[in-house]
Amino acid sequence: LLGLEGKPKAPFVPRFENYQEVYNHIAKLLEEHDDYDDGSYGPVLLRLAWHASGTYDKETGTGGSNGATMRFAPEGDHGANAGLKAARDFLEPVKEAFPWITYSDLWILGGVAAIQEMQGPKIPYRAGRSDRDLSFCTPDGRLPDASKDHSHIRAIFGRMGFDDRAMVALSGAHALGRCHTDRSGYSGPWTFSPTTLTNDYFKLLIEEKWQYKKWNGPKQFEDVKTKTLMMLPTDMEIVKDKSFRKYTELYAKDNDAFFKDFSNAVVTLFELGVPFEHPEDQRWVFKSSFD
Ligand code: ZEM
Repeated sequence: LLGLEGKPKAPFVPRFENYQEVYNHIAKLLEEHDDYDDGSYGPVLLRLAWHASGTYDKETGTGGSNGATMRFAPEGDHGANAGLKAARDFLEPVKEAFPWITYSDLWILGGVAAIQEMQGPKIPYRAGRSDRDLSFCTPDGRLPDASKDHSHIRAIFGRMGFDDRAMVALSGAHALGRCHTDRSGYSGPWTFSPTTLTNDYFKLLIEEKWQYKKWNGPKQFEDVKTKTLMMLPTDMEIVKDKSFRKYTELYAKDNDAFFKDFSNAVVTLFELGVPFEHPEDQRWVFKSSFD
């Protein structure tokens, strides 16, 4: 590349400040587009980052957030990814404003911004993902199936390398957002504050009584008291299974413990399978819009 006066132009190497600008842009769009769902694109942005990452297989090193292969039909059309076009479309103007960022780094930065802007813990971030072509799409079936039990949860998250404690911590993301009948077939939110990250998901699992919802949709649970909240069959495993329950009780009592473990597990999740140049002790912590 030649710059002014024909001198070779140094290639643009984005730094922390540049990624903070992207973060700020996402935060601004989140605030402006408060007409979506329960008032925020935050939950669906987090779900995009999670589904981009959660395809990782530690045995083969395939899948994970490197590649952004959900852009392509085979993976974008997987049943588990229904509805995530809303999140990808939301981020498209950000990609246009900052063309130097890869889709794979952008989708994960979207997840980080979503968590922090919904008052969750800081999620330290590393850039360095590259976009790959459709030959890197993962096979269908790598993401969890909500109708299954604890052995399925352990098989899916074990394949990514997580232990019981991290599995329960990650499940706390269901404090956020809702199920949509036209996406997963399930219906309703898990908590009364689906756009703020809290430990309410764990509190509700422990404190409320849950019963099968009577409807002609897939098997799901509703709270006996108000019949407005929902739990998936996999969510109920987090209180039923003895080893999982220990951590559910801990997080229901201790929001700081939840935030700490959630942040650590999400950082790991978002980095699965990514060949970073930057070492782990050089992660960036973005300022939130309210810091
Ligand atoms: Zn979810 N999730 N998830 N999840 N998830 C949904 C929605 C959201 C499971 C699952 O089947 C579903 C994790 C783990 C697991 C979020 C984040 C994370 C929905 C509803 C289903 C069915 C989709 C719809 O209809 O729109 C299962 C079985 C899981 C593990 C056993 C982990 C881990 C997450 C992040 C760390 C979020 C934020 C949502 C809400 C999306 C929205 O649009 O509101």
